[in-house]
Amino acid sequence: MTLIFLFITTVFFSTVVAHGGTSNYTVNGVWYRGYAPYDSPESQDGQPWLIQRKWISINPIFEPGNISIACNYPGDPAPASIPITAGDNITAVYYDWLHTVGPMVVWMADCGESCATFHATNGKWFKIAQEGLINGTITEGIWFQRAFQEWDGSPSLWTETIPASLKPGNYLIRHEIISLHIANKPQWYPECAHLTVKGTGTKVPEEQYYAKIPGVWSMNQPEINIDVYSNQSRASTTYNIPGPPVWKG
Ligand SMILES: *[C@@H]1O[C@H](CO)[C@@H](O)[C@H](O)[C@H]1NC(C)=O
Ligand SMILES: *[C@@H]1O[C@H](CO)[C@@H](O)[C@H](O)[C@H]1NC(C)=O
Ligand SMILES: *[C@@H]1O[C@H](CO)[C@@H](O)[C@H](O)[C@H]1NC(C)=O
Ligand SMILES: *[C@@H]1O[C@H](CO)[C@@H](O)[C@H](O)[C@H]1NC(C)=O
Ligand SMILES: CC(=O)N[C@H]1CO[C@H](CO)[C@@H](O)[C@@H]1O
Ligand SMILES: [Cu+2]
Repeated sequence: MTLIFLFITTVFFSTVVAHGGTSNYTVNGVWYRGYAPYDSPESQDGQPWLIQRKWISINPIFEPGNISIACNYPGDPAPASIPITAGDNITAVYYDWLHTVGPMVVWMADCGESCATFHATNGKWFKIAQEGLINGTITEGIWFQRAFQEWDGSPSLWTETIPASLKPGNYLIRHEIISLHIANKPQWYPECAHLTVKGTGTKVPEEQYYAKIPGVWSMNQPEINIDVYSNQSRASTTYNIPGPPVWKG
């Protein structure tokens, strides 16, 4: 039964789907299992190991003002959290990521008392990393979204660093891929996990680093509502990612 199920799942994913998201995380070689959108809810909801907010579809979100853009849909909080020391790396693991064009941003938000009761749309979100166009033109150049992929079927790994000076506490971490391969129809792929940050840091970002989600992205932004095949895109070798600057601590 298991083999047949795996076979069907594999065929489904390889023929129908060019979407995705991050489903696991690693910190210092330790794996943390996230929510698997197509596994049974009973095997995951409320489980003591679950560190990622619930998402039930690998399809993108199309509306920058959709409240589900914060932590995907339905975005239910997780019971557990990933322990990490400020200054350490966290790697988001993507299976079968295929899109190649558009920015990628890692955000954090302080949950206060507990991420298990925190509403993501109340978050004061700050960027800890962003990745965009590495070289070449918007149309034909290499984006990080393409460069980070493994084309041999092994998972694609996206590693970034928690700022070393960050004050310890409970945080959401939000990995976001924005795919721009369809002209003027951006796609959002966000997932959130819960972190327990330890360390000796004392800093939090100043006000200019914060954004609301939804709120930070809009179809009025030319970098978001973009035709990456236009003559202007063909001629441009720079792409500025909208929103606040990255906070490095
Ligand atoms: C928001 O996104 C979710 C998930 O894709 C979708 O089910 C829902 O219809 C969207 N809501 C609006 C108002 O567009
Ligand atoms: C562009 O960046 C990619 C990924 O880092 C690299 O493999 C490639 O050699 C670069 N191309 C040029 C022309 O610099
Ligand atoms: C942490 O991640 C950064 C960015 O990817 C990388 O340059 C660095 O080598 C990593 N450090 C460790 C200890 O893995
Ligand atoms: C784009 O550039 C091509 C080649 O120079 C030109 O023929 C075409 O008219 C341009 N399109 C627009 C919309 O400007
Ligand atoms: C090692 C590990 O935790 N792997 C998990 C990665 O994510 C998939 C899909 O969510 C799980 O099925 C794996 O168990
Ligand atoms: Cu897709």
